[in-house]
Amino acid sequence: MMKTRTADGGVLPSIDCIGDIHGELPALEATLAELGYEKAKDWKHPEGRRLLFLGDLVDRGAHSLEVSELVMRLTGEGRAACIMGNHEYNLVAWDMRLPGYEKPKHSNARTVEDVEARRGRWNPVLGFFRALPLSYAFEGLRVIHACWHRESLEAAAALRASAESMAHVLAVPEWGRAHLALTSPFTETGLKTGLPPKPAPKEDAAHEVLIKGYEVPADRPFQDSDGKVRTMARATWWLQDAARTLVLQDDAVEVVGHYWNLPPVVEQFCPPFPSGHPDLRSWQKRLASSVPSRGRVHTDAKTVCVDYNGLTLVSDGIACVGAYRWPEREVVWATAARTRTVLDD
Ligand SMILES: [Mn+2]
Repeated sequence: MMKTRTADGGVLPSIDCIGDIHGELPALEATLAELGYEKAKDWKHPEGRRLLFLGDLVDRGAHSLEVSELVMRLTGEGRAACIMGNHEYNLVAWDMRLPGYEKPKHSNARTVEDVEARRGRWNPVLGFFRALPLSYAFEGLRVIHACWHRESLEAAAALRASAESMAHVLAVPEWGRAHLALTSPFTETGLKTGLPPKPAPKEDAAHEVLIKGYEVPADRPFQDSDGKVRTMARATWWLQDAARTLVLQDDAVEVVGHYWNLPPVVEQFCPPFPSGHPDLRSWQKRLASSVPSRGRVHTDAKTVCVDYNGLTLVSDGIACVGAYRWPEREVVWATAARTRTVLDD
């Protein structure tokens, strides 16, 4: 097995990148078990593998707090790392009452209720979320919640942390060797001042684009999941002209979440439509029944989306969590009973 070198010449540990969990603890546990982590041994892996969570731990499922506490604890123990998803971002922004985020969103209203009911347990979690970095880039492997958008990365370039500050962020010697990290928007002055000044800003701040994706004019006006007519759609950046919008100067594998993908069917490792696109739901429904309840598939794909909420959203009572194994270049997924019967998009 080829080993990956780190910035200082060390060897990157084997990593399992975990896609969007959205409060579905049983599906997360099923996937961890499928990856060889042992619940009876407090989720240790016999080969000492590390977990890298891609964000969106919270909202929708019934166990946002429990999932977050597990990830926070494993991260604190040096067995995992985590980057920020847009759902963590929204929750922290609401908790800080930042302009435009004073009220809960449709997507996090139930989580906000839970925060208010269980403040004592949520406060450390919110502190953990607030410090989450936006991305990590190792030799040959890069992770971010949504996309490496060229203009947004350039706008945030001043905030790129050095390998030294990575070591500080992760506080674990063998992990502290990434080439690059974008640090938390809530702890970096430059990004904080870039936060949108008004509700529903037309132009998102750079760091929001990196964790939410960017939008392009839609083929035709469409109704989103709230019934609102939209003329802009999230871009399927992995299908489009990379030179125009993306930073793809090397051959690193890019692993993302966020895009409501399905586990690989017909060798497809990113969805053909962006989340919010009117044809995405019918694509998910058409193929969901052909997805095995668990599986593993090798891929040499350069961009891999392991957000398998596309299956969760359309299947009857099933939740799915996906993973990308490095350096094996394998996607792995497992399913479990969904913890809520009614789902909000
Ligand atoms: Mn997301």
